[in-house]
Amino acid sequence: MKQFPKNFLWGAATSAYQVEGAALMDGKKESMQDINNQGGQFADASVTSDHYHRMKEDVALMKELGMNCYRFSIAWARVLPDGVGEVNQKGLQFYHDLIDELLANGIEPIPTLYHYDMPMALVEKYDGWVDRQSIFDFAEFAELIFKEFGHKVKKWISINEQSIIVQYWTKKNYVPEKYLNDARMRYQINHHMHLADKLATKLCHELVEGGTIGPALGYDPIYPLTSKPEDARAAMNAQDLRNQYFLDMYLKGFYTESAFRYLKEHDMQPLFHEEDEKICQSAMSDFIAINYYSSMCAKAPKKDATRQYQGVNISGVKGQFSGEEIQPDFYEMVKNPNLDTTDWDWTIDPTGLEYTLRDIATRYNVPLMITENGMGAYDTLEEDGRIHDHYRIDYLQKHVIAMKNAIDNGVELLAYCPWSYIDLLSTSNGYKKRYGFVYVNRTDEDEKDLNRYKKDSFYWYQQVIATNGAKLAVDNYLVTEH
Ligand code: BGP
Repeated sequence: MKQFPKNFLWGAATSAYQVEGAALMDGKKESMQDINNQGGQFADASVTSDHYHRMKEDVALMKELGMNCYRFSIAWARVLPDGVGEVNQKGLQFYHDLIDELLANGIEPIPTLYHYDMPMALVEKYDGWVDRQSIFDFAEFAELIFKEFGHKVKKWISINEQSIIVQYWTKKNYVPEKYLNDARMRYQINHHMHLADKLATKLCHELVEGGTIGPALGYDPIYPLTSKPEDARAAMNAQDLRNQYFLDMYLKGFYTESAFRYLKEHDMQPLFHEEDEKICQSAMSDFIAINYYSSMCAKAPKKDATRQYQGVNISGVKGQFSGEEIQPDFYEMVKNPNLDTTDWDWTIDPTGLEYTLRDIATRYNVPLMITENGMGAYDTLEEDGRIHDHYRIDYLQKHVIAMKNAIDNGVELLAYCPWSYIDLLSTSNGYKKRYGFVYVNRTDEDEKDLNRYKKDSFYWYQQVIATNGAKLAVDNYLVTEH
């Protein structure tokens, strides 16, 4: 395999509430995720992987792994505990320390401004993203961050996975009870996030010299289930409402016509304030960051189908899945019968990554980056301190090849940040489902000693980075010597 471009960034990703812990420490107040504990069936966000206290040890391991970039998120409620107003200096200091430590170790920081974690103070004040004021309060937060860190950080991610928030809005967002069955509110919240993204993008361009910014979009490419024309059309409809709708707003400043028309006909379209069109056109993303895990299929829905949103597998037993999205008269999502899945029913489709990158690059001609990609799995810590995660190596290896194919076909790909650098709290599955290159010794029920162990995938990725993607094979020594 030939090498990747010379300046290619090899990294890994995390997010604040999933890895930091210290949820109510040093002035931080609650965020939406601190209270989103899935009814207590998994660990809560109070300790998670204790990165807040082990930051230096974690960065040292990143350096050993060879990472030259790191995607993480800044917790809004750590720096502005009430969402606006008084700044928590200790919170800012934590991110200064982290960024300085990364830079000192030759690792480019790529922070995300928003990863599902709005301060609860704003939920209590005005129901969070439901209210238009959230747009301007987010801009206040973004301005503070750009002024504080803009001289050290040049690549920024604005908002994580708006498309996934629309699908799983009670898991990725705190929804006041009165809106739980309000289908329009999903798209209204998303509209407010788009406006917030626009204001942050503009501020980044104004305040950060040489700064670039883009959103991280949760993205499943959609294939027609069969070659029947009505299934192909359903796949196009799904592509428009689930993917294009977001990309068009980020890169062109308007919503995809077919998707918006569908929402309007079903009384779900976001309502525009008179200044919104202007804000939508006021700034465009410099790149798109893609969070890619799997692909989906769509078919024409039955005539009497009723609306349903995407379900989730909580048990980790294949097949215990609570159903796919249905949009009546538009599409019905289905799993691809040709693909294997993880234990949590996520289809595994490396070719889908090449398809996604080539498709977006051709349509929009912008640089791309991968800010999440990985395999959630049960891992076992052996008595000798080893973790033999060959399934993860296999998954990642195939996705790296897919990226290279996309690059060879003309895609400008800047970075690869698999999910996740270290084991962390999965929003929907706790610590049972692990993604990291680094194992954290804890379970949902027992915090244990939180010690770090390098998995076999750590050594594999180390070799990939050292050879700039030229050596992807799983050498025997990886699973025996270390
Ligand atoms: C993305 C999120 C991440 C992470 C990942 C894995 O949607 O941006 O925060 O959670 O998916 O998902 P899960 O933890 O549900 O397996």
